[in-house]
Amino acid sequence: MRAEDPRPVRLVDYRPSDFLIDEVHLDVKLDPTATRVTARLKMRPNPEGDASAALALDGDELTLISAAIDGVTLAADALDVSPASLRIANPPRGPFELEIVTEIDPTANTRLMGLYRSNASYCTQCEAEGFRRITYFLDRPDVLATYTTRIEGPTDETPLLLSNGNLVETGDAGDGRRFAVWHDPHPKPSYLFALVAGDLGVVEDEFVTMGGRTVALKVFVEHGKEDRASHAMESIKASMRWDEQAFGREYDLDVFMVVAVSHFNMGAMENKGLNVFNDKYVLASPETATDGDYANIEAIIAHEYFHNWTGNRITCRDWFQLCLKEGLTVFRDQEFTSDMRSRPVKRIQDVRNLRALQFAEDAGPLAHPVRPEIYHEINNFYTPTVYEKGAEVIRMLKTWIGDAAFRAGMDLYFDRHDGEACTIEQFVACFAETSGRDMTQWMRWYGQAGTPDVEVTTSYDEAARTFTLEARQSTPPTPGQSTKKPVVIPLALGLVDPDGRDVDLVVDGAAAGPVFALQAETTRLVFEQVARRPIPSLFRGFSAPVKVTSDLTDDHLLFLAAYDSDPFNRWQAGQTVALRNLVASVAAVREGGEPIDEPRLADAIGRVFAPEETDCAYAAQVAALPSEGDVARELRSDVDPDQVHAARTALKAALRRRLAGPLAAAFERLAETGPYSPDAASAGRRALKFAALDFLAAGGEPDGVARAHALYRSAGNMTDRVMALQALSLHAGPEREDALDDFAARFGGDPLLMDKWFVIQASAPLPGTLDRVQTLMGSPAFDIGNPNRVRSLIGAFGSSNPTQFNRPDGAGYDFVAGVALELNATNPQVAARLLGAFRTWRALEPTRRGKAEQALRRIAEAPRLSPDVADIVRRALAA
Ligand code: B3K
Ligand code: ZN
Repeated sequence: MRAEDPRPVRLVDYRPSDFLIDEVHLDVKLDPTATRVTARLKMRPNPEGDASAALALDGDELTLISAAIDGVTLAADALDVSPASLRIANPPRGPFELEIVTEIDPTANTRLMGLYRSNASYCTQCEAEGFRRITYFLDRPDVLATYTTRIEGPTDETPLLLSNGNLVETGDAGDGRRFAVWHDPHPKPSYLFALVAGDLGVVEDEFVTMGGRTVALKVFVEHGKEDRASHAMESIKASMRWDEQAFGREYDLDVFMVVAVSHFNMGAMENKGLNVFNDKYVLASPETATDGDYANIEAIIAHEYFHNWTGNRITCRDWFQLCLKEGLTVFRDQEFTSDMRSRPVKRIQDVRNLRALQFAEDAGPLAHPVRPEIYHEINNFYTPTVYEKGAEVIRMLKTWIGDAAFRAGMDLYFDRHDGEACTIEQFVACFAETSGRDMTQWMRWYGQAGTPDVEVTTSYDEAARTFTLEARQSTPPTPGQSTKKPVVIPLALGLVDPDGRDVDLVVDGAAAGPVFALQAETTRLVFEQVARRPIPSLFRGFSAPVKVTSDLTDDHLLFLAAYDSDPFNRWQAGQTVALRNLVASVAAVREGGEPIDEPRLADAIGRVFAPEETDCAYAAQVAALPSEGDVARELRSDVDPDQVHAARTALKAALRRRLAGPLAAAFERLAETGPYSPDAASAGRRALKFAALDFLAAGGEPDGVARAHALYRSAGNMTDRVMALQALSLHAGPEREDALDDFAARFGGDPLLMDKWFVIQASAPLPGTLDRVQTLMGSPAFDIGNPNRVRSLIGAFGSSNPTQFNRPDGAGYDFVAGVALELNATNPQVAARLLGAFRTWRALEPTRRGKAEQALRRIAEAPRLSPDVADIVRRALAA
């Protein structure tokens, strides 16, 4: 009998498990198509569960060979078994040992969940529900056990046998096979289990913890790629040191391992002591990786490492609490990067990313709270809302209660809950205690979806020398939540006087701020002793994930762009002026007119290309105009991506005309001189050089295109090469094709580098792009079984090419829908991810909206939809 479909799952239905597993003893005999897994589970009834309950274990596409309790094989009639579950009606009511033998086929596992093969290696991915594809289990995060894992495989194919914890024993198993036994003393949920076996190269180092323990560090990569692993290794050491210094957290095993694999559904996975990584986020050398790759590797290594405390030592009670580990760990990796590189630049990048992905999600049909209350497929909730908005909520908490109470709250959380599976309530309670604040209203950040709008109006009373600021908050309806309540919004505020200096903030006769909590629908703040009308600098450092509208004029904003002491808001002020201009231009283009000129923007942007500018990374952020997606979101509805593209292209061309001299000078001044170094300052210079090049080549200007082509031809590192190629790729012509051919000829043998080539072509806003993408799917470098290839070609087309994905004839939608349907059968998680391209379809103008809906309906009506794909299309189409 098949188990009843467990979906949907609701937070309110949470019940503790009826049984607990204290120890797991796994014995895995590797075979390409018939791997034998014997699991001996030391179990007992949970005192908090139902004492008369049956034992119901989860499975997924499993074949049972045998089951025994306390050494006695269970007869067929004592079991109710299917590939998806194993039920024992009358298990012992005291401690017992359950032994289960299953057989699995790693080679046939194209879903890349559970045990699968990547090239010649074996590896696992168990989060969220992959362990049940290895053996029948209580596959839920609140069942914590210690694991002892014996792995056996052919010595020639799998000389390397890895699992979680510390290595206990290795030896010859006879018959040309060897074995290894690993023991992980830290109780953990099944989703953190990992096994890797194969023939890999290794780079080794060590780290001495603050407590004086020496930890062996190992990074495993394909043979021949060891020279590309040193940046990952340095990043591990930096992460370990930082977590000790910033949070007092020490590593807790004898060894920490990272393995790079080619086939991976996401970025990386924090399995205890054995992080498995997408090779894209491990391998780097100046010739093969861009500055962006170096930064991503550092950040993702850090993120997975930080999970050792926030996720592994303290895990989630159930999957609704996912942000407990993900939002918090993103916050921690953001802080790490801020300390390693530039804090303002990191903040700007994170906010750009938040707006592009999370604000877009929040404004569309897939909007959901940071802690969802219902899911049909948990893998679809590893979202920008859970991760990035989840991190913003932590950041706001710190801003609101202050650094000291925040740090004390973190310490309390680690002390109190180490070794437990927790809820958001337990986490927040720690901060209520250390800050003395009532957290009732705060909890709305976790339960209420949607991006709050904050409308600010100001007035100045010259006679009374008071400045009044009124803020109104409202959150728009989202699916399933028609009305919203006010949330606690920390407003970090500055009042800038006409000389560009911050005014002292005085409220009710006393020094106040700079953070004010907006808790009611309308908050009025009256500042006293203000001698001259100031310009308010609102939400400094982006102190809350909200959309702000204010009565600030463009003149006020341009003043802030030049003088605000807060670097984030200097950047933001310029962006707001540019965004207003772009929105006005779209309206003009729509009426058949010309884009609106804004000469003052050229002054603001021109400043950052001047020779005096020393913070190039920051300058590059100032120079980068709001994206087409930013403009589309600002329009909110009836979006025509061609008009948006036209407006933005026109603004770029206008800036080039005004700034041609300074741009060319900056481009030349920033040319690479010494050997490549990936450090933040050098990367910043390259970013600014690229910003100059992007303007110089705007509109296909021959001089700019020639410069890009020359840079491509002379590039001495991958960053210059990719930047030049990207600038060329926007403009049809012989230079573009020459560079693309050259890139393929040079790097055709390296799949990760061909991914860059795919992304660049798939993102080009040119009419032939869809044909090109379809042709490239047939090229030898493409492989639909590898998620990196799919994301680089089809994913980039769907999510980074507004004009071509949204072709008015609907061909872009049909194409992405078709690929998603193809992948639905083989890798549902990747298929569902691709459909993220449709997250804003309702905001389109009617013709495109109609075509997008048709494509979604075609998927919805297709037979045999996976839960992953069915869930996304159902929510995307729900009215
Ligand atoms: N925890 C993993 C993500 C697992 C995704 C499962 N669909 C990586 C991370 O967030 O660190
Ligand atoms: Zn994570």
